[in-house]
Amino acid sequence: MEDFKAAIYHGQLTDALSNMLTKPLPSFNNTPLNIAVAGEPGSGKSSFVNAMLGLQPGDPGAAETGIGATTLEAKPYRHPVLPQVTLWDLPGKGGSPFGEDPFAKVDLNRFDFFIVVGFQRFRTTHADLVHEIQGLGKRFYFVRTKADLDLEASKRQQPSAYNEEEILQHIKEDCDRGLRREGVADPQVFIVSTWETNRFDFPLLQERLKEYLLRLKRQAFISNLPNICLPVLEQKKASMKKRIWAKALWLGVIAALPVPGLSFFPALYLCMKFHTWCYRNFGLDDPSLADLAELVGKTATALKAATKPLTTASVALWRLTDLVGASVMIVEYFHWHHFPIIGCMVSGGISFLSSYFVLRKCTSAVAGDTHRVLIEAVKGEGKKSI
Ligand SMILES: Nc1nc2c(ncn2[C@@H]2O[C@H](COP(=O)(O)OP(=O)(O)OP(=O)(O)O)[C@@H](O)[C@H]2O)c(=O)[nH]1
Ligand SMILES: [Mg+2]
Repeated sequence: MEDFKAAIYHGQLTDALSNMLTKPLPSFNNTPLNIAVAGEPGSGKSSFVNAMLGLQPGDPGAAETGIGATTLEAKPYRHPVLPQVTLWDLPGKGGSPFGEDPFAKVDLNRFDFFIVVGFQRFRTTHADLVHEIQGLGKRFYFVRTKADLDLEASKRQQPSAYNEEEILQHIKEDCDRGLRREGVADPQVFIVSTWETNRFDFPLLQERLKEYLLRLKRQAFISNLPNICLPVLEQKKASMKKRIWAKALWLGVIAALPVPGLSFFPALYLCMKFHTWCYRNFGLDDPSLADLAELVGKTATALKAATKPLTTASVALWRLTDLVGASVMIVEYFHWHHFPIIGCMVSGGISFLSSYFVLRKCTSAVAGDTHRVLIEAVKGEGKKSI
């Protein structure tokens, strides 16, 4: 991790990520994995969490279940067998029609993987949730609960035509179709009944989680890397303070020369040059981005789209404050007919302050861009392997 942070600090994004991406799977064994169980209210999320923990409703440590809205905030449950795995029981998406939606308060970004729980047919609530998860670049399994109820209803309706396999297949196809319609290329659908954990796809789901655990942890680890970079980027920004002071002071001195408006173009030029230097220094120049794009199998254009570079026009707008000092000088020259002492002081002071502000803004913008580029670079990394 120290090597990774050092490489980020020195603007070597490709080296930093390449080290992490080539780590062997077992090295992710101790990575914590937070799995969120989400879905519409009453779909059986808490019952599913209990089933995963091997608990019955009402057992000590079991999630609360019931017909009314029972889960009103995200609650963590440590998996009894899978190491470092926490299941999060979330409130139902859509909430109660009478009050606030407690689901809206949950920060989905803090979870590494999702189990979307749905019952009955595939609906817009499922589609919305899937979009939200995909928008975060995260992966999910779709769990269709209460299969026992579907079978029972079918048996009652048409006992002579009852065919369990056909009904389950029909349910699976409905979920599969719904997910593909929402742009999920390879939907992972599991049909379960939380009351009968040895039937349907429940055992397969547990097996799958166990089998892909390390890959899930690797993906969680990799997608968390941009957040690990945040303090490093802050440190890098802080290390530039001296350079910014020196440049701002230099621009202040130029502005204090008794020629109105002399500093405007040199200042604009130096600010934009500093901006380009920052991009290179943070590892966001074109050749570095091309290398990074190649490493993560994306286009440099896609990575570049995550950046928000400052434009010359916006920097020029900030520099318009320099005109205040120039105006005072002009008044002193042509109205008061003397050497512009006050104008020089005002012009130098304002130029120093505005330069300091613009240069600080440059470093913040480029640090923010680096974070966004890293998020884009690791987005979806490892998707195909889960
Ligand atoms: N028949 C059947 N009933 C289930 C199943 N799973 C859950 N239930 C019932 O469905 C109701 C709601 O279950 P919960 O687990 O509380 O649902 P939830 O999604 O956590 O509900 P909220 O937290 O309120 O959003 C309860 O009465 C459960 O007993 C299942 O697989 N089969
Ligand atoms: Mg619940």
